[in-house]
Amino acid sequence: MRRNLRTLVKYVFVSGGVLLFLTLIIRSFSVDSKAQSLNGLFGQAESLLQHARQGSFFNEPAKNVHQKRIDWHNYELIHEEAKRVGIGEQGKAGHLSEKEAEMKDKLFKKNGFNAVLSDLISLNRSLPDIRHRGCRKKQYLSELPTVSVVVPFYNEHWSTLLRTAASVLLRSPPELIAEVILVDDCSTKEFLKDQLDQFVAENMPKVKIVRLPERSGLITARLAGAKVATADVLIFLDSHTEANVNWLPPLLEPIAEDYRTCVCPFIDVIDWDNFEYRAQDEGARGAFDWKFFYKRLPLLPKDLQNPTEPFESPVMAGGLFAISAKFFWELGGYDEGLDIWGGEQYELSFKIWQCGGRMYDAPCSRVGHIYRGYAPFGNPRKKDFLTRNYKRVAEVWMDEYKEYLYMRDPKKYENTDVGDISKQLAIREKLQCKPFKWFMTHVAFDLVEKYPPIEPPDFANGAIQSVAHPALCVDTLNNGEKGTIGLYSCAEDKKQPQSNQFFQLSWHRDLRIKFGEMCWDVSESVPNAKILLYHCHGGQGNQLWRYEPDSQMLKQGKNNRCLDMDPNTRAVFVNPCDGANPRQKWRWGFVNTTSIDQWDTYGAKVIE
Ligand SMILES: *[C@@H]1O[C@H](CO)[C@@H](O)[C@H](O)[C@H]1NC(C)=O
Ligand SMILES: CC(=O)N[C@H]1CO[C@H](CO)[C@@H](O)[C@@H]1O
Ligand SMILES: [Mn+2]
Repeated sequence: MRRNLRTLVKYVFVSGGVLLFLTLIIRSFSVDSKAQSLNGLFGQAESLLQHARQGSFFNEPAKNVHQKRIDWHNYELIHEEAKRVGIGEQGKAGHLSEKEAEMKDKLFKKNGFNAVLSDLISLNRSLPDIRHRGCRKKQYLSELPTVSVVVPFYNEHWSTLLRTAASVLLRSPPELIAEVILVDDCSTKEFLKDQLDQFVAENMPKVKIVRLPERSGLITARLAGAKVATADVLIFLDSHTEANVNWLPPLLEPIAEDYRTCVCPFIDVIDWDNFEYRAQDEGARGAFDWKFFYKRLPLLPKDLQNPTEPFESPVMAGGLFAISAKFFWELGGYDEGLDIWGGEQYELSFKIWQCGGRMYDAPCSRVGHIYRGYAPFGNPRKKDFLTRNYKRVAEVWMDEYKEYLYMRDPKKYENTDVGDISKQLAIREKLQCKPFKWFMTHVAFDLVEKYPPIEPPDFANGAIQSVAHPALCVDTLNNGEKGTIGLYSCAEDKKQPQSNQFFQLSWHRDLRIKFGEMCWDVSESVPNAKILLYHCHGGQGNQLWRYEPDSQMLKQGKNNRCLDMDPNTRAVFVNPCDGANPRQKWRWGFVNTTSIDQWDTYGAKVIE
């Protein structure tokens, strides 16, 4: 008890210190009139708002008639940033001292990232310029539309939320930023109320806060922000992001050229544990599979030849994008019937493309995002809102292709009531939007090859029952990614067991959770090698499995290793195959002997 109190006092002291420190920095900003480049961060709202043309960019007179392009980089800021040293500066990994580490776990559980470390890193920390080299020389149209940045948040941590706003204000040309709108989805953390209001009022005049009266979810919160936004372009960001150097002009130029455009930045990774800022990859086109998991398709040859040019992407990842307010509202915004989160990225992407718009990823615009190491917020609804969202999107936009989605889980979709979708159908009718088939053949033309709408039948599926101990079946034990699998009392119906025990030896030659997206993955070759759940990569290797009906053995990889078990610990693992060991024998709920007999020719190509 005393110990806890002491840690708490220490924590309050540390965070109070950080706050005081920041306040001082902020003070010193506003008095330094020479620091032009820094004025954007906490500058006077009024004078800057005069620059904001209040959403008039797409009206007459026509802009950019001479197609004049300028260098939008803020070299003064770049120069200042290069000199910065300290924890987390230059996007480097930070580390906690032993004392600070004491607080770490508690805040980790609340946030899913290292919030203690975040508090020690400056709100205006410097980031590495990891753009393609060609981006440094790129010029953009001299007349660009103004921006309202909308940041929904629910119980976000203090410093990650404020760093999101600070990075936007610091690294954007001030005349382009009309406002940053933080939308509070009815958070319960005390510091997100008065303390936040006060901090923002005193230090960030361009930041506005909108409060939702009840927890409504990400989609409603984004809509609420968009409704009060005043600028030409809406940019949506997650509440734990950091905008990088010259991020704004590449997002805005394609929109300036045609308002029916949506542009996504490249999303970089901010490490949830040490806050290191690094690239995710050098781009891919957004897509989905038929369980509506977000997937990616390779860049096209013409995209690879122009690594600094925006390229067409079939669907957005979801959280980070720019779109003209005019187009967003012509499309009816998001479907208001979508609840909490999920499916909205598909809804918006489909309607952008099908209703005459276009969507790009801009390689020269980069924004870092903290991918949480752990999901701290539970389901705010008692019902399955995700399936309902998916079904709404499918019913309105996907025409005959919706059946491919439903086919993946027929009972669930059948029992889901979509509610009233007449408003969405009316928008589709009014805008004369194209059929989904057009989207699939012109925009996502290479999707079906990688993610076939009709999956070739499984080699085997259902429960996997131990022959030596028939009461026991393999079970996910409700574990998620990176969790282990184990054994549990078998379901009654081995052909249609509950989802925990429903596996498939798929045509990809991997072992999947039937209604999930996780695969059995073995990365070690020691005795009793662990089997962990990982996202299915479809590339065989450590996810390659094969069943032999005659020996009843489940073989992993190519080195004659087999699924094995221990009835006492109810563990499963992989050991060298031993045909005389009954613990290595398994029975499936269903085995397709025809396809197993054609192992070499049926299903995904065997990777050598
Ligand atoms: C078994 O696999 C074959 C392909 O080898 C397929 O034609 C057949 O439909 C499958 N049977 C079942 C019941 O899935
Ligand atoms: C642009 C910039 O780097 N401004 C300030 C950010 O905050 C640090 C302290 O954390 C100041 O030293 C910088 O001048
Ligand atoms: Mn996020």
